[in-house]
Amino acid sequence: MQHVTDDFADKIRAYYGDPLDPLSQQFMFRRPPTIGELRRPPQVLLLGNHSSGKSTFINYLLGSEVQKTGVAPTDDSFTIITWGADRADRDGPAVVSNPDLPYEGLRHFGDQLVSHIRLKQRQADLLRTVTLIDSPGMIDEAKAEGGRGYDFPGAVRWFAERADLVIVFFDPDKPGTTGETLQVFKEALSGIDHKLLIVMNKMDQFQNLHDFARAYGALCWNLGKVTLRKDLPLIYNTFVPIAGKPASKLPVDDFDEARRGLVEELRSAPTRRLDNLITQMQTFTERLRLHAFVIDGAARKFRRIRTQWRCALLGILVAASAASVATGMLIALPGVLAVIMILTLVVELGILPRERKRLVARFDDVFERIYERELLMRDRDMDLRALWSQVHPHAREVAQKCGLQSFTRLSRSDRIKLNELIEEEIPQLRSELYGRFGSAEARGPSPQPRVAEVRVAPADRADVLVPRRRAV
Ligand SMILES: Nc1nc2c(ncn2[C@@H]2O[C@H](COP(=O)(O)OP(=O)(O)OP(=O)(O)O)[C@@H](O)[C@H]2O)c(=O)[nH]1
Ligand SMILES: [Mg+2]
Repeated sequence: MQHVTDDFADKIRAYYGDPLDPLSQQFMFRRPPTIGELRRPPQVLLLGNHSSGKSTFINYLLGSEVQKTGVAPTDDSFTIITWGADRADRDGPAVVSNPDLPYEGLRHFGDQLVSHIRLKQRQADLLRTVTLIDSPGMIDEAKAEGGRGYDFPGAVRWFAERADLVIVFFDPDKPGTTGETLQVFKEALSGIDHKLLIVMNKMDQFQNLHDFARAYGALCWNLGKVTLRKDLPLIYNTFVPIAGKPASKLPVDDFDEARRGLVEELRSAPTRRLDNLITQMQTFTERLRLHAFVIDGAARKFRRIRTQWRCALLGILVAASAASVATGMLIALPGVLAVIMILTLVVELGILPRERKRLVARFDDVFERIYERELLMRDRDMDLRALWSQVHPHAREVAQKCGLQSFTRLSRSDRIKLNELIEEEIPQLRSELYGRFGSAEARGPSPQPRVAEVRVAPADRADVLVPRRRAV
């Protein structure tokens, strides 16, 4: 099993090595995942209101008191709990500056976040295959950035994008998605529904069915407002058995079953990880292709315009010189040359920079032109436009800052490589993965939509078309 997993991870790494990383650099797209990120162990992120039972659930999974628990807000840190032969605890600065760990990217969020990161190495068996990340409990009132001192939704998104499973806990006291939870759902969890599990915890606290129905209804109602899905996600109604707590007044068999299902999902994280890595590469490639095609399209147009102007200037120079020689008015030649020099300066310093700016401002037109056929197809046009809306701010920014003339031409073979990767090789890699592990295992056992089927929220709809006609 391990060597198959390594085999897939190697293949994915090889695609980033060539062609994705060089093309990404050529078009200043974005940094591909680092080796550390690609090699990272499967990760599960636990989110939820404060006191919803995240840390208690972690302790239950690991069979020991790794995390502190309590009714008041207990955790204000992201705690990475990972396997280690020796028990060790590390602080944020040591975690984010260790190149062997995949957390260097967190440095961008500033010292305040870094000081709220911990890493705990423990010997629990489950940690051999999965790393758990406990998070600060979310509070009712969304605090502005100054409240926590760092961009909390941004940090959650960072962890969530790299997690293979994100579990969001609610409890009977706070089944609503208000304040910070609402903010996190909107800003940090959109587009990752395929790996999101919702848990209604502490079911043993309900006194009767009526209370349960009210809390469950409130949760569904609130989730409906923040998730962009048409259907409601599956909700795991469960609790963690705690010695000394009063027994549940409701029958617990179903709640126990849901807990087993949840643990099962957690154990499938290693195979999910490969699926997620493939999805991550697919999204990266599709965005890179759109980014590169549009910049290259505009750069080609610019080069054509520049060549036309330069040819025109050369033509004038040749014609004027020939006329001076033919008419014997050689004395006029320096004057002609001076005029052409002025014209050249006007073109190079005035007209061409203006053209460059105009082309960048009209990236939408370039996009429409390149994909004009695909945009006529119903359904597909929405996907393509959604993808473009995510790609174009960065494409425009790099084109403005670097200038269209600075991008080397996208070669025909690179176009073919990108198209083949998206159309053939990535789907092939995914079906190979399902073939090796069995689709049920690779995609997890629950009835929720999975990675391959859903790249859900419009913000992340990446299953895009190929600009076949102009692609090669
Ligand atoms: N009855 C019952 N109590 C629970 C359950 N899970 C957790 N608790 C209790 O709820 C309280 C809060 O649990 P924690 O695990 O600390 O919650 P948390 O989500 O980590 O809270 P923060 O760290 O503040 O975000 C503790 O007193 C736990 O004993 C449960 O399933 N049933
Ligand atoms: Mg906690």
